Amino acid sequence: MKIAIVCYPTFGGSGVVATELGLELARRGHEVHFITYRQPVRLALLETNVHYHEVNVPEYPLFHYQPYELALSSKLVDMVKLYNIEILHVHYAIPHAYAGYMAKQMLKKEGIRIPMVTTLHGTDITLVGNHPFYKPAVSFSINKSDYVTSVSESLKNATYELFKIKKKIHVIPNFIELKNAGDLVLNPCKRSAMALKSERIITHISNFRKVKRIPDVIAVFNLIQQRIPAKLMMVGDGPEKVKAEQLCEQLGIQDRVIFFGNSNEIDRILSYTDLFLLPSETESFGLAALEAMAWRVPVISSNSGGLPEVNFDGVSGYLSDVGDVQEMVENGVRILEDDAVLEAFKERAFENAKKFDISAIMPLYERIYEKALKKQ
Ligand code: GMT
Repeated sequence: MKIAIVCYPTFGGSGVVATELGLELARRGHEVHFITYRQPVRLALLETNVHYHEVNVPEYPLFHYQPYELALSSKLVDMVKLYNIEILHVHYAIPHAYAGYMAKQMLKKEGIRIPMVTTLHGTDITLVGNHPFYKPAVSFSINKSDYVTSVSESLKNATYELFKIKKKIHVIPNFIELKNAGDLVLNPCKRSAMALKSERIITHISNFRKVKRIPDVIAVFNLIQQRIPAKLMMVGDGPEKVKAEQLCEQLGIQDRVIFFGNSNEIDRILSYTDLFLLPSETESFGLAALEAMAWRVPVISSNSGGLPEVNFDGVSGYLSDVGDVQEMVENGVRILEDDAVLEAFKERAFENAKKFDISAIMPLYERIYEKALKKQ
């Protein structure tokens, strides 16, 4: 099949999922066209069957806001015609589903029918899309999609609750490529750059937005490290990062915390990690938690959104109510204080991650594409 993937090219979960999906589809012989404003960060090299088409938005002083949706829908029309693309798969409803629908309409006028699959990732529904300024357009474009998928049951239910959606929503969870886990050559020198042998390594990875509850990450770590020698790896960048650095200074733990910023070394960091923290306010899935588990890392998370579908209480880690720092600390200490307990949690976290192996999830997307093509 010839598939266009529209996504955000950034470090955010939706962009990562879209990119990994496209790369795997290409490996499986499909022709994949990424259409976005920058080369996706996880698309380091263009591989066989992978194409990238940049959407350019010319700056014009008359416009207070440059019209990205317009440029995107025009680009979609041009690329569909040029490469005979058969399916549009848009990730994140805003504004991709809206632009995709416009492209479909323009193509229809020229006698070209192309199905659109929309994947909902979370913040497009629970945070941004739900805003009254966007809601009618988001509802409209979801209803106009030929197939709609969501990354968890929880997100599916939230979508039905928050919007007037007539479409069936198919749940296709996020996935992980396990075959790479273990491929890295583990080098003790690299670990020693992060922590002493006697210290546990605790990690948090996110885009440092409010929804991630960064102060909780630091509070949990601070209380754990008072009982168990540990270091905290903070990976990612975003609006809460400076405040987080200040908080570490106030607590006097700045020498125990490393801020990496956006890093391409996530696999290496996770491979040395003993515990992953994700105390988010909400999380439609929590891809970062799954990536941690694939590296045999147990997870302490909140129990909101789709997290209970990924992290299992007492099995792959522990879940607590949002903001329950004290319980998260107790659970973290329980996992970290005993080597045998930690090893058992690591093993179960990895077993859990296996359920989300890319090879199990990919056919679910292919089936949706096949059905969408037949419906045309
Ligand atoms: O919150 C993020 O990390 C970014 C955000 C995005 O839109 O890219 O992630 C969302 O999509 C991911 C991939 O499906 C999910 O794993 C994240 O849970 C989800 N974030 C939220 O729901 C807050």
